[in-house]
Amino acid sequence: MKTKFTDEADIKIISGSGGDGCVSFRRVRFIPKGGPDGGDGGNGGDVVIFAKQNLTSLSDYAHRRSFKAESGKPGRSSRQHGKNGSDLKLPVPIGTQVFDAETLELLADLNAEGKRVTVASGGRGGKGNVHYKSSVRQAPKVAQKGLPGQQRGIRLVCKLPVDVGVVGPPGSGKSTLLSRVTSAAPEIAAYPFTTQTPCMGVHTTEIFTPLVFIEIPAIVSGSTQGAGVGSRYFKHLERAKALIFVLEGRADKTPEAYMNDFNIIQGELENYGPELGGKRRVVALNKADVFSDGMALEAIRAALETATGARTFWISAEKEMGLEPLMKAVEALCGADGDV
Ligand SMILES: Nc1nc2c(ncn2[C@@H]2O[C@H](COP(=O)(O)OP(=O)(O)OP(=O)(O)O)[C@@H](O)[C@H]2O)c(=O)[nH]1
Ligand SMILES: [Mg+2]
Repeated sequence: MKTKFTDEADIKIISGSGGDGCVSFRRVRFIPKGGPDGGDGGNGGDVVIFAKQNLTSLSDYAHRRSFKAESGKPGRSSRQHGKNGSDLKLPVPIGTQVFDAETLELLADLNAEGKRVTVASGGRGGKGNVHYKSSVRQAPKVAQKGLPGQQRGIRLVCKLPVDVGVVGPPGSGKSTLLSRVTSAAPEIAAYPFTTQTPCMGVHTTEIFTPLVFIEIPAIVSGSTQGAGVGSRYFKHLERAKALIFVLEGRADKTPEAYMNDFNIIQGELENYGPELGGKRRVVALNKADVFSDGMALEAIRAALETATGARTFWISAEKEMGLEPLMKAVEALCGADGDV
């Protein structure tokens, strides 16, 4: 079964309680008043959240919402220390931000493999009565209680560490492109909003380290106001080095109509924030295979490139035409210098 894509989760976490200290007295034959020998309780386990490679979703936290670390065991006679509770270690995808659910304070940005944050410390174990002996109190009947664990609401927000965002209006061929240039096998269909949640794939090249692509659901006018699927997945573009605007080619479309498509996408990204509005991008005019007139194609491409300032390519994702120059431009945008 396909697990649901989850990029935000509110969970409750509870660290382990400390074990109680023990009240006990040495019982040895012929020594009637053996002193106190109650051991300390073990410490409760911490709750730790850590970034783990190869996780791409917070789906582990979509259904189960409460997570508790182990409590410390009580101390025992003969000064035996109770066992410490184990820490609870919760794995999340690299790129997950950890917030206090109430104050929304950012507790940690787990943006690299192995980064971790302790979100609740375990309660300390109580001291056994062996610690309470004094000159005036030879037989203390008291021991310390273990401290309770901390309970806390945590909000996890995962911004996937992607390299390339694939954006565009409904049905322009984003999923088809993804299926041809990456390992992804997204659903492809002729109806709008086929892609309802982000879809990721890895593009491998000979010279570059692999690039992670993400297709987010189609952008329409008003996405940032909730139209279509809305803009809740735009955050995954924040870490992208480059965007591909995929626009649909149609024989009856004027250059202005392509520009209009471009402006809608650009406007929504800008509404979301300047960071997305200013991302490096290339434009892929898709479905070149439906045209018979090569001259018209070049005129449209040149007009778009001049108007947008972004390198523009005709491709046919379906027929796998023109993908190489497009990918070369994308790879270059993802390179260190960004020159194309
Ligand atoms: N002729 C032609 N059709 C294409 C091409 N690329 C995609 N299509 C068709 O266009 C339709 C939409 O393709 P998708 O890849 O699902 O488009 P999308 O942009 O991911 O769509 P949403 O996820 O709904 O926004 C499908 O019927 C595809 O077969 C192409 O290069 N040429
Ligand atoms: Mg799609």
